[in-house]
Amino acid sequence: MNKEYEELKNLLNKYSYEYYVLDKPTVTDYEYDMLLRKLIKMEEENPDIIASDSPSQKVGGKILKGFESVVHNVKMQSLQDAFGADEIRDFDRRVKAVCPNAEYTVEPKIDGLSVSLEYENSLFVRGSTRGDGMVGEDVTNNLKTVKTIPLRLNVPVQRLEVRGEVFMPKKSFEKLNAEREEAGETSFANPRNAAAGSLRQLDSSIAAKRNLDIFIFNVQSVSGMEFKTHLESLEFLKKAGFKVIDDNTAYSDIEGALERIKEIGDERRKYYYDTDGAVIKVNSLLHRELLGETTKVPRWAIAFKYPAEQKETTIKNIFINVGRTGVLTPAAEFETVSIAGTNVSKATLHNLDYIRQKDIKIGDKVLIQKAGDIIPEVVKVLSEKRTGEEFEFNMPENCPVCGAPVHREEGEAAYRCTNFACPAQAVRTIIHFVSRNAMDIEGMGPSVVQKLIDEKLISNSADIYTLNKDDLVNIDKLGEKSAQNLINAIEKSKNNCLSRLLFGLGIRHIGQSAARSTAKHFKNIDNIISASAEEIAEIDDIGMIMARSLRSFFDEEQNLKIIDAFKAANVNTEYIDESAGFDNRFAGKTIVVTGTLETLKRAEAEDLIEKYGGKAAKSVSKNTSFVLAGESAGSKLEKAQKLGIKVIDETEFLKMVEN
Ligand code: 0OX
Repeated sequence: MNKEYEELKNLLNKYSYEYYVLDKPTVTDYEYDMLLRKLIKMEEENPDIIASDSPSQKVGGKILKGFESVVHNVKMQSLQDAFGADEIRDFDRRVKAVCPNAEYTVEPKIDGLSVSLEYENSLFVRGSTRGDGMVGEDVTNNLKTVKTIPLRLNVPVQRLEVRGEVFMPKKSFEKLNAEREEAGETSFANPRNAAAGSLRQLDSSIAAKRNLDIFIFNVQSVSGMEFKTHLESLEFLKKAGFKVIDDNTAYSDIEGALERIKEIGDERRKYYYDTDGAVIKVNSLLHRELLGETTKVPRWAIAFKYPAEQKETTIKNIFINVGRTGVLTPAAEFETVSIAGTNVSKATLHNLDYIRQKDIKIGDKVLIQKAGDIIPEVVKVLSEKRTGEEFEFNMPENCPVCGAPVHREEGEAAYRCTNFACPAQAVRTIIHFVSRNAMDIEGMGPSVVQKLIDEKLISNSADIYTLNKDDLVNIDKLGEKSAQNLINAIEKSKNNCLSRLLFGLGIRHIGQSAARSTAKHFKNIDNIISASAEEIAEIDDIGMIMARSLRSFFDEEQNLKIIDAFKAANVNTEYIDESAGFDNRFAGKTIVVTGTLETLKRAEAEDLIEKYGGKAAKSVSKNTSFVLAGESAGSKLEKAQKLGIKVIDETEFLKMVEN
């Protein structure tokens, strides 16, 4: 078993290396997935065999409370910047004065975050951020999820510490921001910030989804080996399994290095990662030693910084975009300028905090550039050019799309439209309303919802109950039969329990389990509407953030009108005790569900626990009766194990609830 496991694990690591580092896959994704599945099955059946370099360790899951400090064994120096060819020639003179026959290497400067990776007996044991160069933070769990960081080296080495730059590819950055905007979260200003934000996640499964990448460019220390040159050490790093920038040219004349710098400058916009410069390094490690370092930077390297193309323009206006989740995002509209090959006239200003930090006013002369060569951004205000006619921007009190009041939650940067029937939000809210875990209206998919809105047949969730068959027949080519089925499904949903309706309203912070607890406690919607936030927060598992969110939702006139419309359409607004027919087998038991279960959703399992008279709790304590754990269960499972609390899997749970 162990040998088979070892071989399978090593094979998968080889395939992953070929795919991610060499960019030359030798098997199909399907073959890889099947083998990975086999490996995971082996690990599930025999958890003791899980190796630290198993590909299953790349998905994250550990949740930390904070990051430990790491004192770097070898100082992580920063680089001196140079802003023109002459400053590079000065550098060359200083170098040649000490080492007349020094040679140089040139590499793109990756705009990411410097990290150190430590290996013991060829296994990745620790990774940390640069911090101030002396002390950084232990981000091992997050770094483990980076596909191009080998968990085991391809060469035997007792101790190795390397340095590299973690970055987020430009495409992944754009995709992430689009998703964040969609989810009503603030977007990242550039790929560097996105990479930094990802490495600072306490939950490593988030970092795992961020598609981070890394280039390794330095051996900080190594046992039992010596290199004469930088290029030789890069060759070793490549052989060991790291991703390195493939360029083995050494320049004895600084003019040759300068040509290469220019070449990188011309091509850099086409790279899939952000580069803000080129790093020139002395190739010979002996020369490096002779040159030494200042207190801050090595004397054997320098970073040439490409001037970002910046243009001056005037902000004509600041306007608001309302996203599909109701977030109001301010954007600047300025006199059109051409930067890095395209005309730009707009730049997002993210949120009000950003506008205030940069002190941006309407009428200001500003410098514009493209972050990551893609996204226009305001670099700074040219405040010396102010005339006194500029004026401050304020977030509107009402949503520019629907006129409803705008609300900013404490501790959040985003302002939101409070009207869930706002046309900007309607599509998404309604899709959520009809979804399986909410009102479960079968046959009403996203495209039907979109068409109904486009045809102005509905503009909020309650309008669904005014639809008749004729409205539906021509929508999305539904036809008679499907239209009738849909009408039946709508009719059926009127009998749902209040908890489904409450969840379906899509109130921020109110998930399925909070909706269920609230409905169970207050029994009908009117009791919820008249409850204070404090009263709502008295319910177990409902915190003040959830309570305030419910309260502010029902404080809106528009939302109350929709509730009235539900009532008028005979939609049930009462709690239905669905535990009739369920015995009390979990009476007195407090059960925590964690991780991803195979067949049940977490909320469904919690539902069953409560129907059988138990309490579904969110956190593990000594009072927990047992934990139902699925795949990727993290800190809750760990805590249960630490406290010696019984842990069961879904199969066992299903046996318990079987009649
Ligand atoms: C980069 C980069 C950063 C090694 C010793 C001083 C600086 N961002 O791409 N740093 C270094 O070198 C270190 N090289 C790079 N390519």
